[in-house]
Amino acid sequence: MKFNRETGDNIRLVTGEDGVVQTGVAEIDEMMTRLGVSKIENVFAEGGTFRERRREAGLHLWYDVYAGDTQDHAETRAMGVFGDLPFINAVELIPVYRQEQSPVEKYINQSYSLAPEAQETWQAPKEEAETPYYPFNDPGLSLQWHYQNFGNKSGSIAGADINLFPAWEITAGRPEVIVAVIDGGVDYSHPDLAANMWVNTAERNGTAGVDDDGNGYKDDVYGYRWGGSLFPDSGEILPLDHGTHCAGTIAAVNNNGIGCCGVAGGTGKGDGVRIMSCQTFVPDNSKTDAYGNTIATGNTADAFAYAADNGAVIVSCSFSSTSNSYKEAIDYFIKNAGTDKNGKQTGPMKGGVVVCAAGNESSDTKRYPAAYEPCISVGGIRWDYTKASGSNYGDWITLSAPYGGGGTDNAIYSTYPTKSPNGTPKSSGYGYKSGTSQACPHVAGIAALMVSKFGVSQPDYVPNKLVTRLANSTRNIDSYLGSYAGRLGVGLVDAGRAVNYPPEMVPEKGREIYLEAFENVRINLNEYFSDPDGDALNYEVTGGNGGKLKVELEGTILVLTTISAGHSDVKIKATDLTGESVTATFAILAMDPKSEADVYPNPVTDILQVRMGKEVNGEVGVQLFNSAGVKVLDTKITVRPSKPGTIAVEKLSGGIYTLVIKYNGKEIKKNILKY
Ligand SMILES: [Ca+2]
Ligand SMILES: [Ca+2]
Ligand SMILES: [Ca+2]
Ligand SMILES: [Ca+2]
Repeated sequence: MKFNRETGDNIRLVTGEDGVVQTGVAEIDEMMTRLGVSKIENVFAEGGTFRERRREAGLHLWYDVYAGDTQDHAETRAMGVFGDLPFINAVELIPVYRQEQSPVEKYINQSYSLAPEAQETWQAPKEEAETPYYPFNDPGLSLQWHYQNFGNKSGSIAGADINLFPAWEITAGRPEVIVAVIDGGVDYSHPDLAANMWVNTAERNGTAGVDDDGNGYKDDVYGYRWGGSLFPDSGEILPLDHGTHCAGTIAAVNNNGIGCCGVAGGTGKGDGVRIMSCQTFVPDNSKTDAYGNTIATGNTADAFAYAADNGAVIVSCSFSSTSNSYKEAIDYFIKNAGTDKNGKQTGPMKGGVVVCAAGNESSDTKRYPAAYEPCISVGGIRWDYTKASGSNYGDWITLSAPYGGGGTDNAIYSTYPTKSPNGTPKSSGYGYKSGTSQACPHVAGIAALMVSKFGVSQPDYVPNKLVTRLANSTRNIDSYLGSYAGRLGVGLVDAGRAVNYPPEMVPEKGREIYLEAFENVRINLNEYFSDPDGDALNYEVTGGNGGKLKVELEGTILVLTTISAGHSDVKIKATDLTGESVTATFAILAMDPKSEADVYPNPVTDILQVRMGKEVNGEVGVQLFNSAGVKVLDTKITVRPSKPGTIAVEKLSGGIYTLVIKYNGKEIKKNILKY
């Protein structure tokens, strides 16, 4: 619950001789006794150097209160009672998060040798498989269909993926970009993760038990652990499957010849994005949750504040609950990420982006934080574009990403811990999981690629730009979704499009090309089109060949040969390496040098165009006479070498007219047929 400032600023928790913690506010203390409150504690740490910023945001006004009342609806009752107090501004449930690993599509932990799998029962539409190619040398990359799906595995469809390889030609990450994984602990010593871990160097080179960098957390070398009731809060990260798997999807080290790849894992030159492990799930051997996980939750709210204060600009949240709680912690992250304690931008983006798993209940009931408006809510698809059976759906889903499936090779392949939480070595190091938990880090990884490209060294890159572009670059897959069409967000994420600018027209170049008739002109289209990413462009040309003009393409050179004078439209499409394109129509105006004026089209229905020689540039008098010799029009038009003059004739009745063009003391006469 959150106190108002007047009260909250003055609360000092005091533990009495009887072990009871009191606030010093009589009404609260009475109420706590009546409701059997067993514990009250600050939600957020003070935050060391960030203390003032946290107080300004009001984080210090939040307290966790544990009611001893265990009767039905005890929480609702306590929320009502506290919520009615005048000095309480907000009451939220402490959410019980679960990791969004699918209940029905459970993972099998194994290394490269795959056991034969039961075939899928459904029939996927047949599409021709592409020839697989792999840009990096990691042996497991060929198992990661979710990055680039060549449709070469039974039941899969080419393209049902995040279209990652084209993105890697533009960027595979930047070490300035830090992604916080709020989850179980990440195996920071994993050979395929270690090089991409965020490292707090002051703590690594510092003294055990001392907060060497003054951020309010001791010994937080790779992140921090919020241990809940089972473990003390500590800098010691306990490696767990779920967090390690999600971290690998975001930034397993690429092109290092081992294991798998991460979406933003770099090119093998130390250039991957960095993973910060915010451990809020800890081992709990006393119980097993609905999904078979033996985990418990620690203080997730403070993890958001930690991530914001310590350099992360993206948070990946593969967990959910029904409680829309910790909104102010999320707001704090979104506002303050990437800035120092004074609000000055120090990171690659000014502000943060929160990416969340939508959950695996196969329901449209909102799950949080995914459904909290400022967050990106990620639903899940299978390798044939269909909705993953477990994925939640509804109008609160932002977009979707690969979730995995019911077997192993259609699941998501990533890193597993090389040791158990107590340090005992484990053999595998890699394995499969399925769930919106797996879809979420794909999107966090793409967001990290976008910050790598658009944010690093470029001021004014803000979360809104990222989120808008991310949504706009998705592919609409509604035709595959059946009754879920429109209920898995705006589309399937597409990394290639997300980091790629489409080609553009060169603005100062006109779209009209002047030709002397019967000449042969070669035009380099690279002077008319450009690509902001520097991609080589592919051209396609349509139109033109209508008898007046011969159009040929030789690489980037457009070869135009005029056959007769007149106007032809030629449509040119420029496509870059990700398939993004721009199309422009060029007006090719061919002038017969022996004729003083071209008048077309003839016959005409609405607009008559008048072209003259290169030397004519300005106003020209025109008159129209009908077949009876009556003048029906007398006006001036502007004729340019590159642009014909126009005469509106749609109101004239049909018949033969004589057009008289007066220029420079000369009169040119042409007969026109009006339909
Ligand atoms: Ca510290
Ligand atoms: Ca230390
Ligand atoms: Ca690797
Ligand atoms: Ca491009």
